[in-house]
Amino acid sequence: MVPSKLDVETATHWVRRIEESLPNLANQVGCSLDEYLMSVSAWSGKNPLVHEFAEVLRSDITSTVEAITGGQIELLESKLLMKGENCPWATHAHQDIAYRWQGKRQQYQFSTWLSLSTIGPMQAPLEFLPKSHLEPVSEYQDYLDPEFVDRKDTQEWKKKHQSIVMNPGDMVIFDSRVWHASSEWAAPPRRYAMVMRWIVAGIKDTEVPSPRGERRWMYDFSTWLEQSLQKFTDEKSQPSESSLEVAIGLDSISAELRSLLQRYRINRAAGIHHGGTAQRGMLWGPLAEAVRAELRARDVDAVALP
Ligand SMILES: O=C(O)CCC(=O)C(=O)O
Ligand SMILES: [Fe+2]
Repeated sequence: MVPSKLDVETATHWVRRIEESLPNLANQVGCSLDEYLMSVSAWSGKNPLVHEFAEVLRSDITSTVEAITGGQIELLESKLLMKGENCPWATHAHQDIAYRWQGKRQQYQFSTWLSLSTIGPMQAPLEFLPKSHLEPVSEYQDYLDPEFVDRKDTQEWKKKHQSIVMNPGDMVIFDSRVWHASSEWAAPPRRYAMVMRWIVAGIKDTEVPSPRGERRWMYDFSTWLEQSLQKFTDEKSQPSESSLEVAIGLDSISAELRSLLQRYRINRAAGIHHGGTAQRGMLWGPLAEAVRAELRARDVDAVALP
């Protein structure tokens, strides 16, 4: 933990700028602010404001991060995370490195996670499992897999984890191998954090197990969704229409699924326009569940993925 990496006024000012930009972001994808906040809860460096903050932080913190990691560093990517009344869900326990198996996305060795707001026990503090960076790297934690078991729910986690409460401007730096999670957001203020991924020069890639299951739910989600929706829309759709649009227009799907598909559409548009994305509980989990329920209701076998 590096306290007060940013002064409280600057952190608070950034939160204000983020919140002021939200109506504009909703406008860009053509939905209301409420609809937008039900569909998007994180933004990549493709977002101009996130890019601007990341550049300021890069010059502010590079020397600190180099002193801690003991090497020359390079910024790989940045993301702004929000948890609040529309996205209160906890983050499942995982090691970041596990999502970077050979031939997949580039590995990074450290993350800095800088809080822009006050994070007490009710604002979804980060949780770490001490010494867990010394364990062998696990297969990636696929929270969309119906069989997924969250290590956060184990007795071991409950006994051993450390919760990190933070003031605006405090920064945590953590190894990509350490197991971490966060608890559920339960009360204002909204939680905003800037996370930046750092490559340290001269460190060899870590051996990461390739996924074993036939389905990589998190990675093949949009393909699976598309194939599943085609099952609902088969006879009715014209070849030129996307199955998402057709499915949203169907009377036969549940109101719940329609609303999730509308949120998915907003989320994808936000991704294209300004790097918007969503965290686990907000969209992917409930959408996967609603599609599975619809498939079951129609007595259609779940689609086999390649
Ligand atoms: O903010 C969170 O809840 C989790 C963040 C995280 O997993 C990460 O930054 O690697
Ligand atoms: Fe993580």
